[in-house]
Amino acid sequence: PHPVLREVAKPVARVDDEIRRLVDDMAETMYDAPGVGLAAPQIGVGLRVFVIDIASEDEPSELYVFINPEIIRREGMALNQEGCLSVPGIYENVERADSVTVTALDENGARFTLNASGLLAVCIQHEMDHLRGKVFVEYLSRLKQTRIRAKLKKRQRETL
Ligand code: GNR
Ligand code: NI
Repeated sequence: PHPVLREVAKPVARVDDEIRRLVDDMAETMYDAPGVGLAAPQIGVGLRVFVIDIASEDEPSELYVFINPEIIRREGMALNQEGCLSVPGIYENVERADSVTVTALDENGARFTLNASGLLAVCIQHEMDHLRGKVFVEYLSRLKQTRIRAKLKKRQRETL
C-alpha cells in the first residue's frame, strides 16, 4: 500500500554513475528477493528504470536494464498468472498483449529496441505499469482487490 507505488515515475535526465549505482542496487535486490523483475518505485525511487532477468536457475543470468522505456508495439492478447514483490504471496491471472516491442536506454545510455514475447513480454508490461503507478491487482475485480487487501493486512498483523 506504500504511496510511492501509486506515483508516476519521472524520466531519467542523464544516465550517469548515480543511475548505474541505482541499477546495481535494483539488480541485487531483484536477485536477492528473488524476482524476475524490479521497478525503481518498488525500492522507493520515482524514476523510469526497471531491471528484468527471466533466466531460470539452471541458466546463466541475463540482466536487462531499461531506462526511460516506451512500448512502441503491442500485439495479441494472452492471459498469464502474475505475482509482484510489492504484493507478496498473491498470484492472479492478468490479460496483456502477447508480444511487445520496447525501446529504452541501457546502463550506458545507449538506445536499444527489443521484441519480446512470453514471460519477457509479461514482465516488461508489468514493470511499465509500476512506472505509471499501477500495480497488477488493479486489473482484478473490486471484490478480489478487497480480499487481497484484507489478506495482506491480516498477514502484516500476524508478523508484527
Ligand atoms: O518476480 C516477479 N514475477 C512475476 C511473475 C509473473 C509476472 C510478473 C512478474 S514480476 C515479479 C517481480 C515484480 O514485482 N516486479 O515488479
Ligand atoms: Ni511488480
